[in-house]
Amino acid sequence: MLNRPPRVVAIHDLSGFGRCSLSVILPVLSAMGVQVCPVPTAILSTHTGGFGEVELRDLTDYTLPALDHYKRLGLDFECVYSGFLSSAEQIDHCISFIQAYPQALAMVDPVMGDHGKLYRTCTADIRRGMGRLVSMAQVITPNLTEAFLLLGKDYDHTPLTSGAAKSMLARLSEQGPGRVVITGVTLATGEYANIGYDREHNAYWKASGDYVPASYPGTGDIFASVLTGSFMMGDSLPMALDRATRYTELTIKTTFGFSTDSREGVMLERTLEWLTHREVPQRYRPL
Ligand code: PXL
Repeated sequence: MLNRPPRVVAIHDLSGFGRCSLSVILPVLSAMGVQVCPVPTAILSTHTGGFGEVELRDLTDYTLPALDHYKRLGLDFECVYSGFLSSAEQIDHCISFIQAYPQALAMVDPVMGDHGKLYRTCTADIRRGMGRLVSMAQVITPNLTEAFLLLGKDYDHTPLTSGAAKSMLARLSEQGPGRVVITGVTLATGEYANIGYDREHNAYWKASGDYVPASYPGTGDIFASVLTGSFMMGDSLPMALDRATRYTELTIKTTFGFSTDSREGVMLERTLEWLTHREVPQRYRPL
């Protein structure tokens, strides 16, 4: 039994404006009672989604020395959680973290793109290397664009039958991770859902939400962070899937009502309190 909060090492970028990556990962996990130790992969003035020329400082030479320091200190982590990477070398650095903490949950958000397009920082080398990182993960959380990239298929956003959705999840799981979650899927039933597969129980799940006609950066980071926090709280995959879906939906809807510039991201300052209530999620369904 731990006599301290669970501890997650979070290997993501720090974007100063626009509410994504570490700017949202830290508050979300803290609100869930989880300690976050950030290892920034890069520092950016804003995210790359629409603010023009971004100031970016790559921190590739920082990751491994930070790991060495943590090893010297004898620090333990219950989870290694990676996301946006600014160089292909950082793939190997994330793998080094995963190998250094074999007892920790290896959670990989394979951040590469969205809406059928690669982020402009995602080089061919990062894209190629992401498969290796995914093969080391226990949990992955691609969006639909990233799921197709990992499967080596062209992006296709036609609604998925339940059979096709299950097959995508199972094929991603064959790449290594025992738990796979794909976000932002339109199902043939008309539902807008996040879907998941738990290989140990051969169980497929969905958590659907209302579609909101706006798109905000950072919502994938918020979703994956709530999922991570839920696993740290001991939730099952469907509970974690539902908790992450509910919180992301609540935050998007809250923001949509303020009609803000979508580039500024979502107003989690208004909703973080919801996470502290630790509601028991119950709106998940079999896929
Ligand atoms: O939320 C994903 C993300 C993370 N980090 C940076 C980004 C984005 C998406 O645009 O630009 C820097």
